[in-house]
Amino acid sequence: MALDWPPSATWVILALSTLFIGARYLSSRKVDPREPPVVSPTIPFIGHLLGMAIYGGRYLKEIGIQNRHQTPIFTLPVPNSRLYIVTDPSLAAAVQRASKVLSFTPIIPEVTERILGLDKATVEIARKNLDPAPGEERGFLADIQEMVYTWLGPGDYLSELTSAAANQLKAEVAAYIAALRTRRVDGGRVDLLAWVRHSVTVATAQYLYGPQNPIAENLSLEQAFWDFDHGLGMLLMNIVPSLTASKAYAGRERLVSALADYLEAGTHETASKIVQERVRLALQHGWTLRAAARSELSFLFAGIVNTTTSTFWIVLQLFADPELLRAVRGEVEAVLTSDDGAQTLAIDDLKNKCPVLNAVYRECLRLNSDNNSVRVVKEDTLLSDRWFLAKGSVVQIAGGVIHADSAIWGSDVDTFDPKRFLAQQSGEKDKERQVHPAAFRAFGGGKTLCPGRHFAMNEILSFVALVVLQLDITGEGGGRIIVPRKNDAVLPVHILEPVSPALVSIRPREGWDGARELRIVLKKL
Ligand code: HEM
Ligand SMILES: *[C@@H]1O[C@H](CO)[C@@H](O)[C@H](O)[C@H]1NC(C)=O
Ligand SMILES: *[C@@H]1O[C@H](CO)[C@@H](O)[C@H](O)[C@H]1NC(C)=O
Ligand SMILES: CC(=O)N[C@H]1CO[C@H](CO)[C@@H](O)[C@@H]1O
Repeated sequence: MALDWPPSATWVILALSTLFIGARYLSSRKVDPREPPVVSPTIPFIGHLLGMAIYGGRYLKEIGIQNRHQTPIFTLPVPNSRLYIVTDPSLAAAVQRASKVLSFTPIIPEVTERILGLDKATVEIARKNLDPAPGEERGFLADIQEMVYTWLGPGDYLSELTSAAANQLKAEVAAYIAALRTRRVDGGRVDLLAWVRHSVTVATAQYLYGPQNPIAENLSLEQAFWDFDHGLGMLLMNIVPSLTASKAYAGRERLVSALADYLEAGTHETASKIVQERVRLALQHGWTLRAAARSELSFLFAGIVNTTTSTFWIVLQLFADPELLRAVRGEVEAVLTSDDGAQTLAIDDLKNKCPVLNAVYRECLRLNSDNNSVRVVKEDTLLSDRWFLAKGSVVQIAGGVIHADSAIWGSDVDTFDPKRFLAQQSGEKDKERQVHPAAFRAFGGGKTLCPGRHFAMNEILSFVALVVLQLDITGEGGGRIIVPRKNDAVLPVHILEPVSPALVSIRPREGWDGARELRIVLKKL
């Protein structure tokens, strides 16, 4: 049969649709019959990658929500690999237990190389002995993780650092109140997130890196830090970052250079002990001081970003609901003790005797953390004796999907309702409210459980308590606070920010006796 040339439109359409169907078939094929159900992309092969690039975290989350009740895990085919998405807490727990074959550590050098801009020699050091067996030589990452987990675990050092952080935040709030009273700042129209950001950034730089930290030396580095943070997604993609993520890139390089000068001048001798130990370990493993500056930027980042955004949501939700505010103020005032003219707030009491405050904390984390826990499949694996996972692919536990599952949290899952955590705390045997321990994913789980979680809770509860005691916050011009939606169209690298600024008015709290000293202490941990 002779074909006309050029071919007719019918032929072109036929050929293209054959190709398309063939490609769809290929991309929906399982590599093993036991592989989790495949969700194939509308556009063969690259569809899922395009979707994630265009819609950010919301893309995966929506696919997860559509499929979660059919199967606890499904497969997304991507070019040359597979992505397995886990949407069920008990399967998430199984992933966490299988940490030998499903491991986060192989990703760390790759991610840090891109985000922090590490040079090749340093990345080589970082890649060594990532997951050492007992008795095997330990690489830099293994050493530093063990140290950070130990030092930030319950114990004397955690108390020391908590106390330093709480007092630094206290000083920030006090300075702000003084500025309000002398009208050096106008509290009439404040972007609440920007205000919390500033307080947490300055305080964290201070308690981690000491009074001569780079941000204290040059406040314009605070903006550099947030420029870096807001371009992380683009830095991660790593396509000529100096152009595609120019602000983030410039911010990072300014911070790194300031931190490097700080280290080279030996200023870290006045830093917190944990920072000194981190720098010591880096040098011991052959890092240069200038490379260590990049690793310190990641620690500063971990200390600042999630604390900031969590505190923002908690403060906003509390002041948006007069009833809730009254309850939490009542709890905090009930644990406040008075003696010799001073008032004392014990952080232990904030954790143990303020159930509503604790419930608000957890509910804000649940609602606003959409980030996934990521693991690389090191060997072909049969998860829970049932699901085949191919070597070289990636497993993600879909935190955002699990946090938005009405089967877990109830039909009001999208609404802010701290009461769902109160029922749990009181041990109430309400069946609907019994939640699987792996369903709360804000701090990750298994081997990548956040080492800073105890510290973060101490710090955030302290900051919130200092604010509710000493400040009145209303909507702009004294009206009610409107809580904006979270912006979930980004690649979630931390607790989500709001879609639009929350503008508020801040005043010193009426009836609060600012003349008496307010102490914040820790009894024991
Ligand atoms: C509300 C506040 C916080 C939340 C929700 C949070 C959450 C997390 C999560 C989910 C991870 C695991 C990352 C992953 O699996 O990819 C992580 C890691 C980490 N967090 Fe936090 N975090 C918070 C505050 C802090 C604070 C205040 C510090 C330190 C002062 C900190 C230090 C770290 C460090 C060092 C890691 C990396 C651990 C590793 O090397 O594997 N975090 N955090
Ligand atoms: C802070 O850094 C900026 C940008 O590098 C510089 O222009 C400025 O002079 C510095 N300020 C101080 C007080 O050192
Ligand atoms: C911040 O919190 C998110 C959401 O819980 C988490 O996935 C992310 O890893 C955290 N980042 C850091 C630096 O702690
Ligand atoms: C898929 C995803 O959201 N992963 C991110 C979660 O957070 C970590 C650390 O902040 C990032 O490295 C991941 O890419």
